[in-house]
Order: sequence, then C-alpha cells, then structure tokens
Amino acid sequence: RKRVLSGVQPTGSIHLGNYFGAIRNYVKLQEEYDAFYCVVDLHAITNGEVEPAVLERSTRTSAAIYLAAGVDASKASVFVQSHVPAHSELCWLLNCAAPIGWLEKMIQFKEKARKAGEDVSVGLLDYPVLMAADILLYKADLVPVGEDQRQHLELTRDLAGRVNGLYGGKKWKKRKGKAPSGRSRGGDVLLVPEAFTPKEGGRVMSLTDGASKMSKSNPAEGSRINVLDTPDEIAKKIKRCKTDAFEGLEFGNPERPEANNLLTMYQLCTGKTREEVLADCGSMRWGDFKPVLTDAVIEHLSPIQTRYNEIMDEPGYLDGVLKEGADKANEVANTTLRDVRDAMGFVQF
Ligand code: AQP
Repeated sequence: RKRVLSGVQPTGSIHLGNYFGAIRNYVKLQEEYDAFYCVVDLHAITNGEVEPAVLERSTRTSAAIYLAAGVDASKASVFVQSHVPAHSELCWLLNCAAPIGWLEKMIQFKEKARKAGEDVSVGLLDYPVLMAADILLYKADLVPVGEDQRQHLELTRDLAGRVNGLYGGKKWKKRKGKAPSGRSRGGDVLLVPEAFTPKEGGRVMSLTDGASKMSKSNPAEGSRINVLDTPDEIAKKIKRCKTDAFEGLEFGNPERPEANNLLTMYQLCTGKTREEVLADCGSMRWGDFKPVLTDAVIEHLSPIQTRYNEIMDEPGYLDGVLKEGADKANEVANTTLRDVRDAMGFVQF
C-alpha cells in the first residue's frame, strides 16, 4: 500500500482551515493508504516562547480532534512527533544537506520572521527541514496539506532529490553492493512525495478579512471558527464577520473574497455542490444567509464535539492510541533513518 503522512501543529485551537484543509482529508485517505498522522509538537516551539501547559494541553487536544473527526486508530497511526526521536535526528542530517538560501526564500519564514523581529529563532528558519524529515522518514507517497504548505512540500521534494543525488542510486550500490532497503524507487535513499491539496477547503480565509487565511496565530479570536467552539461562539463570530455591500451572494468574484469564503464554508459544511449552494443561497441577503451558515457549521461540528468529549472522558484511551501509534511510527522511521545514516557513511551500532 502507498503511504500518506501529515500533521498539525499544537500551537492553539484547531480551526476550520486546519480541518477542511487537512484533517478531513486524513479520514478519506486512511481508507486507501497506510496512514501516519502526527501532532507536530517540535514544530510548535519554532515560534519562540510556548507556555508548557498550553503545549501539553494542545498536543492532547489536537490528537483527540483527529480521532473525533473520524481518523480511525485501527487504520491509521496517530502519534506525537516528539515521541519518535528519529524526526530530530533526520532533521540534523538533512540540515547539513540543505542550502540556507533555500530556507531564507520560504514565504512563511519571511512573514513570521518579520513579525518576530530580532527574536526570530533558528528553529523557525529550520521549520521546513524538520517538516521534510517528518515526511521522508515514512517514505510517504502523498502529503495532504493546505495551499499555505505547498511551498514547504516543494522544498521537501527538492531536499529528497538532493540527498538521493549525493548519496543514493549508483553511489550507494558501489559502496554497499546492494540497493537500500524499503520502498524508494531505483535505489534512492529517500522517496520524493507528492502534495495533496483538496479542491475546496485548501485555503479557508479569515472571518475578518477574506484576503488572508484563517490562522491560529491571528490574535483576533473572531477571525476563526475553532472545531471546539460552542454554538454561541460560532453564532457570535459569524454575526460579526466581515461582509460586503453587494446584492446577493456569489462564488469567485475577486472583489468579493468574503462572499466566496463564506459560501465555500457553507458548501463544505453541508456537502452540497456549488450549484445547489447557489440555488439555495445565491439570492439571499447577508442578514438571511448568516443564520443559515451558522446552523450549517454548528450541525457539522456537533457530532465531532460529542465524540471529542467522549474521547477525553475515557481514561487512558488517548494515551493508548498515542503509544500504539508511536510504536508503529518508530519502527518505520528507524528503518529509514538507518538507511540515511548508512548512505552518509556513519558507523552503525
Ligand atoms: N486557512 C487554512 N485553510 C486551509 N488549510 C489550512 N491549514 C492551515 N491553515 C489553513 C492547513 O492545516 C494544516 C496544519 O497547519 P499547521 O498547524 O501545521 O500550521 P499552519 O499552516 O501554520 O496553520 P495555522 O493554523 O495558520 O497556524 P499559524 O497561525 O501558526 O500559521 C496544514 O496542512 C495547513 O496547510
């Protein structure tokens, strides 16, 4: 079976962008792929200071949301990134093959570094290399990500190609007399993955500005709907969200990013087609549409929240899932790490 790997940072509450851009696709992909879904806690500290209690709580909450959203622990390995030390070690090995210029060009680094000023951490620059390690350790064929992460995925592909060029193929064979173990093609050390971004939901926008993406790090709580928001909070956020002065509602008008975003959100929550959404809501005024959207979001999230509460109330269940996931992940990750160490010439122990 082909493999899929993805993760979300436990840096705050998981919102509809994370959910529609990534997590919901985890559920579909686990049916066809050997799936590895991690909570990337090592990434969460790249932004600088993190309150330890918050990191701990968010890590468990994020894993529970994966499960509540439909990730099935009997089909997919759900684990915490830091429970698999190979992520940090492969990151170091890749660091030494990664040109610094590649990292300085990353849009997310440039944006976040501008905000962080002099406090910007080495970890933030290194974020995409750690992400490459996450993916390459599992020889993942496919990586479900929102559009914002596609540039990082491109870097992962470039880095895998570079490591293969430096150490794989003929070079490996000449030294070892055999190809590396595992599932890479043509004697490569690492497998070059593909990105998977959903057609709808790949870029969910902020409620307060339809031109910027919904994001955990936006200080305005009203800019996002969290998967665990109460019906009251959802209603309030949608009531206050940014709209425009046009008549009716439509998709795809560049002058109306909010209309496009909120209609898409409605479409994603109801599972309707664009045509059906337009037939239902195209002629509505904002005042009529907002309560309809509110109901759709609440209805979509309600079963996830119920399941989330059940998971959190079941003593030991989440820890058991994470332990089992980490055992499986460690086994796979250590095989790849051994290959890379071997390819680079480290003495095995
Ligand atoms: N607005 C979004 N629309 C669609 N997909 C999104 N993702 C994030 N925001 C949106 C996808 O969610 C997955 C997990 O993201 P992450 O937690 O690793 O980091 P991020 O992309 O940096 O997400 P945030 O929530 O916006 O965090 P901050 O505020 O720290 O930047 C990824 O697959 C991502 O593409």
